[in-house]
Amino acid sequence: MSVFRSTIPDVAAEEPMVQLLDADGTRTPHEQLDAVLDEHGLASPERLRGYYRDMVMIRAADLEATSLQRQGQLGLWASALGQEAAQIGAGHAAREQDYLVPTYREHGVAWARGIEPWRLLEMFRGVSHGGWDPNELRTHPYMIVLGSQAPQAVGYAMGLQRDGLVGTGDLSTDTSVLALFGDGASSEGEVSESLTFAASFQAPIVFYTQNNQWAISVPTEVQTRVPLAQRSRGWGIPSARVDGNDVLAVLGTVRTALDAAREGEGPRFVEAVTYRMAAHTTSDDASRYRPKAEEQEWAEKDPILRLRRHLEQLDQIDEDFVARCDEEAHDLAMQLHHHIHGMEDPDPVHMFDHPYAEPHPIVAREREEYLEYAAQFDDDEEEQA
Ligand SMILES: Cc1ncc(C[n+]2csc(CCOP(=O)(O)OP(=O)(O)O)c2C)c(N)n1
Ligand SMILES: [Mg+2]
Repeated sequence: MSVFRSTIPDVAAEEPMVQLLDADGTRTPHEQLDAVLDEHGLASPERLRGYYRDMVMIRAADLEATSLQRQGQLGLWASALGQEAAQIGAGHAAREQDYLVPTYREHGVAWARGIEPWRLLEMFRGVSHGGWDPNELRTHPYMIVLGSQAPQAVGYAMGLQRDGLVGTGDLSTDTSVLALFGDGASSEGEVSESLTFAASFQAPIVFYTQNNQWAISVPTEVQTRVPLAQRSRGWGIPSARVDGNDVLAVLGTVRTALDAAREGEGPRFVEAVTYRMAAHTTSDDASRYRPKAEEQEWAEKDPILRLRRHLEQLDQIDEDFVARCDEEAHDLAMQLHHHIHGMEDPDPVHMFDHPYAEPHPIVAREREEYLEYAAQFDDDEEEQA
């Protein structure tokens, strides 16, 4: 026998995937997660209809944002089409006091946290530096530098420990952090460093990676030889792999992970297996590298359709409700369309306002230089007039 041993099964593909709703929308019983979902009525018919509406609304906002980019109203748009269950499930899994640290395409998570979609658009239009107050809705601004949110999230979680907000036994105040990132970002050194710190300090954090199978044109199998969920186990961080197109499985798994973390059991890692139906961003052409057959295969696993089938099986959805959701979604898209034309361009000098909380001599000097530079154009305008 070889002296080398693997901490994981030899056949990596054997990693099980948590699923509560199969492709037809049939619910599979699951002792642990059913108890979690039932405890707070998270899978009641009313809640299920709510998740359905959430997903329909955010998809409409997403499609409208793509159109607005094509019309020149946004610099860029990163679509989350197809990832609605992975995001709505994770967003609702968090408790109000939890702190979420997202990547740049968590539109469903933002929606679940109460962030209006036009605020996301402000950022992609370049008229806002962040879009919302992170403290107000306990959701950090979008992070575009891959993996950079992970150390910040762990630092925040370690701060919670020091503030005595972990493991007191009160689930309504004990707090966890949810760090979100993509499969590609999980290869960044910062994520590995974050796993080290989180494990060493048993920080109250859940690492949540949406594995959409691609990091732009690089497929997941090139980035990892084992299912992503198995990576964190080398750090001693328990992990699960979940069907990311199954809103209930995501909700139950992420809620369980966050609650374990808030109870002082240390970090957790969740891999949600999903697929983004759209290209990486509006600057990308996925047809250059993604097989059509693969896109077709995932289109059939549409998360919205799956929840609708489940609701139909329960006889808890009717045509009226579906039509009302579609109407509301259409209204939301129209609101975004009108809203964007009303967005004012900010004075560029504001970019110097917030790099530091307190005045900084280098920033002050750069601000003066910028004002001098910009003043030249005022003269030009006067001359032309
Ligand atoms: C540090 C860093 N390197 C490179 C990029 C450029 N970049 C933006 S998104 C992306 C791929 C990310 O893939 P993944 O983490 O799987 O997320 P997805 O976009 O698929 O949701 C890359 C390479 C970046 N933003 N930050
Ligand atoms: Mg990816």
